[in-house]
Amino acid sequence: MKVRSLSLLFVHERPTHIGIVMQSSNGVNSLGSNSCALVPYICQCISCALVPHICQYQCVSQPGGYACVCPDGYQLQAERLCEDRNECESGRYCQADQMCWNYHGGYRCFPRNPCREPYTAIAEGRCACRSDVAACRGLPSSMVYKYMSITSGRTLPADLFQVASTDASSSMIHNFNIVSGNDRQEFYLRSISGRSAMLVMSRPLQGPREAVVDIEMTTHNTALNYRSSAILRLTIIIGAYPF
Ligand SMILES: [Ca+2]
Repeated sequence: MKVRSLSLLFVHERPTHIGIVMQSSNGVNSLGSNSCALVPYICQCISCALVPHICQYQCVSQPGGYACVCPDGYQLQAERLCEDRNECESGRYCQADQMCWNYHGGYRCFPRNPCREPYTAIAEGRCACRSDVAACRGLPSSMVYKYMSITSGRTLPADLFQVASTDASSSMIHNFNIVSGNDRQEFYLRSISGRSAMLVMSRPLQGPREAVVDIEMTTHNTALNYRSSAILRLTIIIGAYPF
């Protein structure tokens, strides 16, 4: 039996309002819960109370105005937006035999070699079971490990991941199925062509959480009359926020 492998293709504001406050007798202007430093004739003061949605995550009132803050794992961008901090860029969080995977709000370290007996590594995140090994009989000939990150609150349905066979031979018939990790019926597969399919998210996934989905590709070689299968194990990390 030949070893077949999966080829994987991985196929994200609010208005600012200005409050105008006139000069007061003590030289400090006030509006709502905030106060403004005096400017010659008028003071422009943006208050959290006046514009509660000015910050993407959270607004904190301060003397003279406000400040936007972001949750752990995010950094402030353009004074009011939050963007994920990519911990993996520094290259100092994971061990040499691990792979760093950045996601919205954090990071993970995954083993570079996730293969378990009787599978052996043939590439990073890709494992094969040899047909001449007795323990491999009845098992998928290959397992591919992939990781992806999404935010909470995505519009549905949402295309997540495309899986395709590298073999375009007309004698090959491919079928794709979700074989585990879909107990809550949150995903389905949409056929794209005879040799590829798209994993689609059909129900909202609220983070922080992790979903591990196994997609099986079975291949029937009609010319040589043999069948094989391969598994894509996709780990989806869902961030806690919609950003
Ligand atoms: Ca991150």
